[in-house]
Amino acid sequence: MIKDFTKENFIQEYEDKMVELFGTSVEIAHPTEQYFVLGEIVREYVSQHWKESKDANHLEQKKQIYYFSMEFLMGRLFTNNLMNLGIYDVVKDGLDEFGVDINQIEEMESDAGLGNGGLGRLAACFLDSLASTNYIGHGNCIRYEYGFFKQLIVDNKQKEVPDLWMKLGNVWEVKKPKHTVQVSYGGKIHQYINGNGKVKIEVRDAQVINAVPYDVPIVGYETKLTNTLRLWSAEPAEEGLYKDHEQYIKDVREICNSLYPDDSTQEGKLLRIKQQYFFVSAGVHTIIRQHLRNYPTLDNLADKVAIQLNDTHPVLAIPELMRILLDDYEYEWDKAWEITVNTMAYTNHTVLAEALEKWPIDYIQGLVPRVYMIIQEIQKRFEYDMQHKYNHPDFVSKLSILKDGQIHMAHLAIVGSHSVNGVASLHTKILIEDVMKDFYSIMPDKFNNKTNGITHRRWLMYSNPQLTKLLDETIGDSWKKHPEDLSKLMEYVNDKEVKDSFLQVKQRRKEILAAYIKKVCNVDVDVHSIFDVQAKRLHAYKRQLLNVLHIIYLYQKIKEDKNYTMYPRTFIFAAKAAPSYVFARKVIKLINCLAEKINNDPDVSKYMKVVFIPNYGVSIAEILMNAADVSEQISTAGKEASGTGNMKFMMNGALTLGTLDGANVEIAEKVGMENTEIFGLRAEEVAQLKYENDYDVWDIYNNDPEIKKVVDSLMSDEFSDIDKDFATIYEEILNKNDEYLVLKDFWAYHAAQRDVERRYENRSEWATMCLKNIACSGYFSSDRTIEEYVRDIWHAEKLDV
Ligand code: 4GP
Repeated sequence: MIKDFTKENFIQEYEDKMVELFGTSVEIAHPTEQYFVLGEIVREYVSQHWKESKDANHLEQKKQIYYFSMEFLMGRLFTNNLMNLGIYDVVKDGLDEFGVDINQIEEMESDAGLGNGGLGRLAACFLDSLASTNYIGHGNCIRYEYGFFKQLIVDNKQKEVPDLWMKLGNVWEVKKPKHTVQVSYGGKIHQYINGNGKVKIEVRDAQVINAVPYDVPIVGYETKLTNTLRLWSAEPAEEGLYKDHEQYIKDVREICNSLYPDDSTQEGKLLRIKQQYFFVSAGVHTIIRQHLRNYPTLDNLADKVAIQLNDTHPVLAIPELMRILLDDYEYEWDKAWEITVNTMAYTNHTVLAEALEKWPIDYIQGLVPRVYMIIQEIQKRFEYDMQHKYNHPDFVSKLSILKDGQIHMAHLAIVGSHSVNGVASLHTKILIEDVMKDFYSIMPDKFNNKTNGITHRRWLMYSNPQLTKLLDETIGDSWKKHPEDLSKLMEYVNDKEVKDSFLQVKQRRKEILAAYIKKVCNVDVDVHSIFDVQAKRLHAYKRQLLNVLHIIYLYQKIKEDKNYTMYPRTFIFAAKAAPSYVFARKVIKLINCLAEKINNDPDVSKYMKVVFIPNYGVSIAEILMNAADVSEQISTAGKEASGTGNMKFMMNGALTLGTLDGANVEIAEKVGMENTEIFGLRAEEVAQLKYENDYDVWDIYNNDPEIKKVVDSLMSDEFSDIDKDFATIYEEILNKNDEYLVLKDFWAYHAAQRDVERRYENRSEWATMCLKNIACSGYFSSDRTIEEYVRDIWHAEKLDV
C-alpha cells in the first residue's frame, strides 16, 4: 500500500498490483484492468485516511450527521477523488510513463446515477462539502443494482434501457457483512405483560431480510477527513428461506433492483414503501448500535446524532426510531418522542401537490404493522395537542397525518422533526405563507430556509480547468478553500486582458461541447453562435415547452419573412422524462423532430440549430453547463423550489435567462438584475391570477394570430410524419387552461431573448457581465449551505484528522 504518494511509488505499485490482480503487465493489460487496478490503488490510499478519520471520530466523539436520502447522484468519483486528494497530476504522469491516457481511464467509469434529479445531486454535493469542511457526515441510501434508466433517442423518441452502472464492478465500495442488520416486514402484533409488569409489544412471524452495507469513502478536499456513504443491499436471511423460498428470494431481490418502481400500481407503491423502510430501518439500527458503542445510554442521542431527512422519502425513520426506543429500549413515550423529534430534521424540495407523498394506510399497516401503530399514536397525540394546546380544532382535518385513508408523509415529517426547511428564500416563503401555513402558525420556530448550493470543486475546479487556471492567475487560489473569495474577481470585470481571456476560455469550452455533440448527435454546431442551454428533468412546470414554442415561432418567422434575421443560436436541450409521463415524453419527441427539421433546412439552420443531448446525467452536465452562454431557468414562478443547475451555469459565467423563481431570485440579488435577463410573471402574480381565476388561455389563442399559428402547428404534420402527433401538448395547453402559463409569458420571453442577442453582440460588455456572475457565485457553494445547516440545525463541530 502506498503511504507516500510519489510518482515512483505509484509506478511501482501500479505494476505490482497489475500482476497481483490480473497476472499481466500494464502495457498489455486491457483498459478495464488498467482502470480497475488504478481504482484499487486509490481506494487503498483513501483507506488510510478513512481509518484515521474513524479513529479520530471515535476518540473525539463529536456529533454525527446522517443524511438520509433515497437518492445520491454521485456521478463519477475518479477525477474528483484524485483531485481532492491532490494526487491527480502524480497519477497522470505515472500513467503517461506506461503510455496510458488518464482521460481514457476516467471515461471508463460509469456515473453512479442513484437518483433522478435535483434532490439527489444536492445530496451528493452535500457529502462533498461535509467532508471538505471537516464535518463527520454520513450518507445513507440504497445500493440500487440499476441506476436511473439510460435514455436513448430512437425515432426521435425517448427509449429507456436499464442503466448497468456496476457492470465493471464498483471500485469504490467495500462490502461490510459484519455490519449487516435485519429489516422486518409484515407479521402479527403480539402484546403481553413481561416479568416487570410492563406491557410489551412484539411482532411475530415477520419476514426478515438482511440489509448488508457497502461503504463508499467520501474524500474531502485538502483534508484527511474521509466520510462514508453507506449503500444498503438486500440479501436473504437464513431463517427467511424456510418458508416458500422462491417467493422469498424474489421479494428480497426486488428491493434494491431499481430506483423508481412505477408507483402508479399497487405493487409499485408497495415496493416503493418497502424500499423506503428498508434503508431507513437499516440506517437507524446502525446509528443506535454505533451510539451504544460510545455511550451507555440513548438519552443523549439527539445531542450526538443529527438525522437530516431529504424530502419525505425517508420519513419512516421517525416512527422507526420511536419503535426501537419504545420496544427495544423500553423508553416511555414522552421521552422517546423528545429524543426522536430533536434528532430528526426535514427538508422539503417541492411544492407540487402531486409530489408530496401520501401512502394508503392499509399498505403501511400491512407492510410494517408496528410502525403503523406508532404513526397512529403520533396522530392521536398531535390531534389532542391541536384541540387543547393550540386550540385549533378545525386544524384537525387539515393537518392530520392520517386522513382520507392515507398517510400524509410531509405532515408526519413536520410533526416529528425539530426543523423544517425549504431550499431557497422564495420556496421557504411559499411553504410558510401557503403550502404549510397552518403548520407554521402553530410551530413557527421549526421553519427555516437553507438556500441550496453546489460543490464548486466538481462544478468549477475539476470540470472547467481552463476557467480555474484563469481564476488562479487573476485572483490567486484562495477561492478553492473559500469560495466567497471569488468576489475578488470583481476588481477585474473591466480589465480588458481578463475579459479576453474569459472569452477564450468560454470558446474552448464550447469547442469541447461541440465535439461531443458531433460525436453523439452527429450535428455540426457553430461555436460562434450563442449556446443556449436548458438542461434539467423534463417537467411541465420547468417549461421546456416555452423554449420549444419559441423556437417554432422563430422557425416560422424565418420561413415566412426572407428579411428576418437573428443572431445565430444553438438551442441545446438535455432532459429525461419519467417513463410514465406522457406529456414530457412528447415534448422530447417534439424537440427531436424540430431538431431534425431545422438542422436540415438551409434557410433556417444558418440562424439556428437545435440539439437534444441524450442521457442527461452528472457527467454530461459537467461538459454542458460550462459551455453555455445562456442558462435557461424559465419555470413558472412559484413552482421551482430552488434549482441548482442555475448555480452551476452562473459559476461558469453564463447569463441567467429566467423567471423570478427558486434560487434565481437570489442569483439576481447577488449579481444585480442588470446582469441577468429576468422576465415574466412573478410568483405573486401567478398566485393572483390563479386566485382570481382571471386567465383564459382561449383569449390569447383567439386574439393573437402569431401565437395561434405556433400552437396550431402542433396539430399539423409540420414537424412529424404522424398526423396530430403532438395533440397531447396542444391539449395540455388549451384544455387545461395553460396551467403553467406558457402562452401568458410567451412575449415576455421573446423580448428577453431579443435582449440577450443584443447584449451578446457587445462582446466586451458580455464578458464583464459573465465575470460579474462568476464573482458573485461564491455564495452558491454548498460549503456555505452546509455551514448554515450546521449552525442552525445540526449544531455539530469540525473534526481534525
Ligand atoms: C428538486 C427541486 O425541483 C429543485 O428545485 C431543487 O433545486 C432540488 O430539489 C434540490 O433542492 N426536487 C426534486 C424532487 O428533486 O424529487 O422533488
